[in-house]
Amino acid sequence: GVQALSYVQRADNYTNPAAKELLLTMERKKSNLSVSVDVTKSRDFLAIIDAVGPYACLIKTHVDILEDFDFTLIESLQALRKKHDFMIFEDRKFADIGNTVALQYSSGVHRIASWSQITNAHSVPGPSIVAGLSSVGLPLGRGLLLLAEMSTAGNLAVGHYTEETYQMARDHRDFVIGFIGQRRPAGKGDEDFLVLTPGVGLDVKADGMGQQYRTPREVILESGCDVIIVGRGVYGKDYSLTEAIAQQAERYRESGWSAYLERCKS
Ligand code: S5P
Repeated sequence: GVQALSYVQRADNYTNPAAKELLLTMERKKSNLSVSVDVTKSRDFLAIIDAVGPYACLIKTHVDILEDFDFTLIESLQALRKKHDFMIFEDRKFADIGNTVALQYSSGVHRIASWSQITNAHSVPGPSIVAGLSSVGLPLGRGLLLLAEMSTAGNLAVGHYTEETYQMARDHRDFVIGFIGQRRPAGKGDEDFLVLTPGVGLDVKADGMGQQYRTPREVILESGCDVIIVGRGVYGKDYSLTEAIAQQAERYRESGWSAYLERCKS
């Protein structure tokens, strides 16, 4: 199966440019770490990204959290992308009808499609959400992840919902590059999807608000996922400790990458 292949070998399995670039970036930086930067001030946001940039293949954002957002922040983010060679994933979790999500993706204050190579959507509206988002994203070479599973206790994305989400992706391979999920789907033949997995932590198992954590080894080696998404495990509570934040990022990068190397051997 694809789990035994290297990330660089798998780049050939995709026509979508964002998927190819992500796989090649992972190999080049020896990193399957995506850092999720969920902070409310632009200053902290940029300082954390500058600290973790050398260790991450992908920076995951929630730009609607930022209380002082303006579009110059995107220019600063793009400068950091150039400096550190990472990709950008706005974790927007679109969930509306095709026409509405196309507008949310292209327009508004954030103009997500203009700067985010990868974004994601809930599958709850059905295939029309993919049609709406791809009308904007596909001409720009963007890629979409569908939320097939969630990391939170008691979430409803299980069983039939998850299976139907996989099928929606199979039907739109040009734009849907993979999933947010907790495990690799039982593959049909040699089908290849990227699986990006949140709920990753080395030190704690839960956050008291429903989040559940597994280790990079459980995620990459045992569940066959491709990218670990780590937020608070990397940047903690004091955002001014940029050296400690960089050290944590390297710790997660090393942990995720060694699990991947072990997987390639088995
Ligand atoms: O199922 C999910 C899907 C996502 S995208 N569970 C999640 O936690 N996420 C996101 O991953 C969430 O929105 C947050 O930005 C990040 C996890 O952050 P952490 O601080 O718990 O590592």
